[in-house]
Amino acid sequence: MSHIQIPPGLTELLQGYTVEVLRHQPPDLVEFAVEYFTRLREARAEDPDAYIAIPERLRAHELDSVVVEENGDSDDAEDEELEVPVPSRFARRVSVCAETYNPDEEEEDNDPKVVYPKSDEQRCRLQEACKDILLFKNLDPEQLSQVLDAMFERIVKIDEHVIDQGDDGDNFYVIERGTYDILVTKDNQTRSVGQYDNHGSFGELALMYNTPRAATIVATSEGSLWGLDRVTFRRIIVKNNAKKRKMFEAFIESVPLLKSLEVSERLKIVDVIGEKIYRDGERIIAQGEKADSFYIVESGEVSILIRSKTKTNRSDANQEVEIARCHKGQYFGELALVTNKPRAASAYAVGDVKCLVMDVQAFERLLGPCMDIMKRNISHYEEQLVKMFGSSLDLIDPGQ
Ligand code: 1OR
Ligand code: 1OR
Repeated sequence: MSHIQIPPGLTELLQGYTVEVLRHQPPDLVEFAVEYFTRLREARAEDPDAYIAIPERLRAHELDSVVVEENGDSDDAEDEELEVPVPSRFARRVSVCAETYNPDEEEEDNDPKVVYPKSDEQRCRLQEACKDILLFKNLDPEQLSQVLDAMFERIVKIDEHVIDQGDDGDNFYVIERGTYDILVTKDNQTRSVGQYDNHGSFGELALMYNTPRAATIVATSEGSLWGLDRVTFRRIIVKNNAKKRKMFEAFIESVPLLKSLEVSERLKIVDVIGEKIYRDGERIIAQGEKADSFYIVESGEVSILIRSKTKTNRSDANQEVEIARCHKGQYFGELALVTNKPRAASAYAVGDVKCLVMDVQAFERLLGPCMDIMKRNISHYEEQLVKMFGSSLDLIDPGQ
């Protein structure tokens, strides 16, 4: 009996298509196939390896959800009738939480790179969405390019749960647009603990620490996200965090504000901060703007200027007056985050400046123990303000 040869690549090709069908549940499979394979052909014209690369990236982070559905977690009976060829090395992963991070082991990881071919227009939007992502700040150009290659677009509908608290972590997400609620359930009570408004990122914690998802993220508008699969996240971002620890640990230890934290709490700060560099005269914060970051001066000097609108200073209404300078180890940008108000002053780089930057969610999650010190200092601003302008701008509510 003659053997029928399965052409190399056929299985991967059909697997890729099948997974996309399961994800999108298209009404017309033939139409969807035409679209899918046309896209694949276009991608291959740009990158001859795309033919292999697409199924690789699908395997890396999307077959997991197929495995879960096959195990009966899906309430759609039709799903169970579909036979999905799942490579056995992925079928074994039921819970990612059982794994621990072992950098040495992952060093040896020779898994193929995940690549999502993108049009020029997609690439532009992706770069724009990622330009302020703190976790990407310390990557070298090669690492960043691998991360961007591996990212895939996900459109979300209003009320869609992007992440559910308690689940295993699959992807990290960068927001391109849309608003999202952060919900935390504790003692059977769910409350909203924050929002994302058209920028930022989420979903890093479960991937970094191999813990269940710490919060639920729900879209409160239609939106668009860029996802990064867990394998690539760990291979590049988590590995890079070891380098960040070496670079910033000693400095973070020396920051007076953070002295009251436990060592492990300070290390968590290092994991999520990003370093930003500003040139002489560059504006770091603009008075009146909405706030989403907190800053610690790593090197150089930062000048804080205020435009006063108080009656005593009416003639100078549009002039900025320097009210403070921040030096190495000092922080700024906390006031708007604590008071939930617009920025009270502007901040400019004096000479070249390096700052460590933390987003508001990390600030709230990690700096709770330092809140008393910050509030005490804020009350000093008020005293200073009264001295300088003869009136209070009501920086902080007494009850806060
Ligand atoms: P994850 O992988 O655990 C949920 O999945 C994500 O929500 C989480 O990563 C963070 O990226 C994001 N506590 C925990 N996770 C948060 C929080 C948060 N905010 C955003 N995420 N807190 C809210 C701080 C404003 C503390 C709540 C007690
Ligand atoms: P932010 O988030 O409002 C501007 O952004 C930052 O400037 C602010 O947080 C503080 O971190 C920082 N009054 C208000 N903001 C100040 C002041 C200040 N000094 C530093 N910042 N005063 C100076 C007190 C020496 C009182 C003003 C007259």
